[in-house]
Amino acid sequence: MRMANANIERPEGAAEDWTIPQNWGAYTPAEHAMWDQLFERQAAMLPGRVVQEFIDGLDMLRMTKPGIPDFDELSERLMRATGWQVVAVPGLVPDRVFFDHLANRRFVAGRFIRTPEQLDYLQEPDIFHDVFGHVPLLANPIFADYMQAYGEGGLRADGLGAIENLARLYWYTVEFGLIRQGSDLKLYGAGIVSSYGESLFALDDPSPNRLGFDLKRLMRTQYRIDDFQQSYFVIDSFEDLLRQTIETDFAPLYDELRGQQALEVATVLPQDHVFNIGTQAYAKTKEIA
Ligand code: HBI
Ligand code: FE
Repeated sequence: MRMANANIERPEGAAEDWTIPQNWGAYTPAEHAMWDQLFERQAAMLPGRVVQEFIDGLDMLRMTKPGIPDFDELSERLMRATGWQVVAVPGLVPDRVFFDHLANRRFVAGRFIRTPEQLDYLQEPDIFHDVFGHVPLLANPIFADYMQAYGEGGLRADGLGAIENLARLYWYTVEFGLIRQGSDLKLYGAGIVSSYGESLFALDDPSPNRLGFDLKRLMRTQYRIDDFQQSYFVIDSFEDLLRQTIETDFAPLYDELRGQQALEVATVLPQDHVFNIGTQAYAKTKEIA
């Protein structure tokens, strides 16, 4: 995840494609313990809240065993399930590099883990966000295809000057998406499921809007990078998300969007499918503070 990264430089020691060795043997006992602490907290809370495919992915990839996962082992299992791999990078990578990895079914992950002081909030995605949050769903064939399609779409969007629009799709699906299962809403976005606070907030709190997924609408909608989202978008199924992404011709959409103003984070439109209109009480409290 995360935004603006046009001018970052490739660090010494990183390959042409920005990858670095994970160097799994170098993790300290304290770092493994940090992973276990974060894992246990999420594992205790997520059942019943997260989409079943996420739990299935954790099991299938044997991510339930203690300690920071070894990317080679993870990639071997993932490769068998869906043809994906996990590769280490030093941090944020340029958009084109990011998209190119996804288009080739490689997920780039940070290899560092947060410190105890950063338990609940950190700016850059660490290994817990990237691996616990993103990797389980890559074991699902439909979601795996969606991520590849996103990477391919990103490369095209770059050529059309429309990365900002497409990045919003990623944000409101891959990072902060909700999904309908029967009459319930469940979590699937990596930014939510890797966060204790947002896993509760996104589903239970009356503050945020919960609105039906609408591709064009969502690519017009700004997002927050500094706090819980003020609107979440609900997909019907991973099949539907993949189908819409593959079947849509994005170029004319981008043309249309160029003439329109972006929507504020908490906007509700008359044509939105509303699951609930949020009170925005949480965001209002923060404004005063
Ligand atoms: N780099 N390591 C890393 N992880 C990301 O999630 C990421 C990135 N670079 C660009 C990026 N995400 C986004 O800006 C794109 O989705 C647009
Ligand atoms: Fe992310």
